[in-house]
Amino acid sequence: MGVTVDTESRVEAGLGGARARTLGLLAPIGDADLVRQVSPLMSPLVWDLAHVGHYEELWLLRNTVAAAPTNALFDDVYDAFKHPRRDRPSLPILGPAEARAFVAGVRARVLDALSTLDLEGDDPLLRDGFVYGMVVQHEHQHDETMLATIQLMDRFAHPDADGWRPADVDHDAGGAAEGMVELPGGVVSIGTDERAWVYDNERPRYDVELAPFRIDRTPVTNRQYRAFVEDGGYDDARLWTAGGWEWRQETGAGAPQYWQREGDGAWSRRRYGRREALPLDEPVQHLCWYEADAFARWRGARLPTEAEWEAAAARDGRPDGPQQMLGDVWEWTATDFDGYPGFVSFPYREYSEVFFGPEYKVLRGVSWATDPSVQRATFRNWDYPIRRQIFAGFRCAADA
Ligand code: AVJ
Ligand code: FE
Repeated sequence: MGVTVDTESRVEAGLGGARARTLGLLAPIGDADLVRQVSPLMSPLVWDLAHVGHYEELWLLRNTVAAAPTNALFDDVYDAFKHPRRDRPSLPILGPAEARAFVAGVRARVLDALSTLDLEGDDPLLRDGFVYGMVVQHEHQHDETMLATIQLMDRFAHPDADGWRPADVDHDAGGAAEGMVELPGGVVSIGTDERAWVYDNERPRYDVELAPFRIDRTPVTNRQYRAFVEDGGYDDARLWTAGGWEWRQETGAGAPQYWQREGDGAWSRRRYGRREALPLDEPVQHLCWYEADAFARWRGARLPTEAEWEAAAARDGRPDGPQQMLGDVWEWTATDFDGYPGFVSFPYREYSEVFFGPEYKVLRGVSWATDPSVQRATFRNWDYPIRRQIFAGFRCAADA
């Protein structure tokens, strides 16, 4: 199909890139570590791998060319809704070698089917390669989830982990890196009407009126967060919401996850199985929403709303604008996850819609662990406000 060759090669490159990343991440990990449950918050890595293949078979074979499922039982064991992560090790899941063979077999059939499909017709699932973009991004998001699992492994030092970190805040770029930039507010457009390669929760684009506000020029760094820790921030109940204080009491947390105070009073952190001096200019990560919110109050500030964050991202990198909005750490916002006005679920409710409501907070900005194909200012992530294992930090905002 000559006319679709651009979309087709984009799809092939996307699929190939995601798979190379997945297999590369898992290659150095032994079978025992692939099948064990590192944390009750996470799946065994081998579950993620086969789940990626099952999702691909469902969307790129069963729902496009009406192929039969490889194994009818997989609809149960690899459905993220049927079994919470903590129960997944006891499921009859594929072992590492079987899972690798399964995903490879699915992929071979997907590539065969690809050339028979019309990516420029009226079918909204296929048009411009939408469903392929969805599957590519799904695999990359699971790669990021697997990176969080690997970081939770206390003894395994992944050999490729050197660059697995957000970039240091650049104190030289554009003058004073610290401090806030002021934005004028007014009517701003949020979201997008793009259809291909964008999730339903980013649509439709809508206008919102913002009051003038200020927002941190850079993400909050380890150095800045250390000042909060050393000022007793974790022990000052006035800085925490009721839910946050409950979380603080239950967990006994006194510093960000992976931080440790050494005998000389300096802080270290564990990163991919190695302990290292806390890098002070790096954006802080592995914070839950409550930890971000408490810091903001300690500073006399607040978290930005999701709309403020997106309005600020439009000025990312300008001399007078904020920096490092995309690709360093997920940034917690003050906003609950919900559909935009006029939201229409597509192609299935379980990607976004079932999570709408006050239980989840929105994160923006993607992290160093997010593939560039998922990196865009409209992308929305969400999690419970108690979760710390994802690559989440934040920046503060204030009324102007
Ligand atoms: C967007 C990261 C919250 O991991 O639950 C993976 C992505 N959706 N498989 C998640 C996702 C289905 C999702 N997050
Ligand atoms: Fe998934």
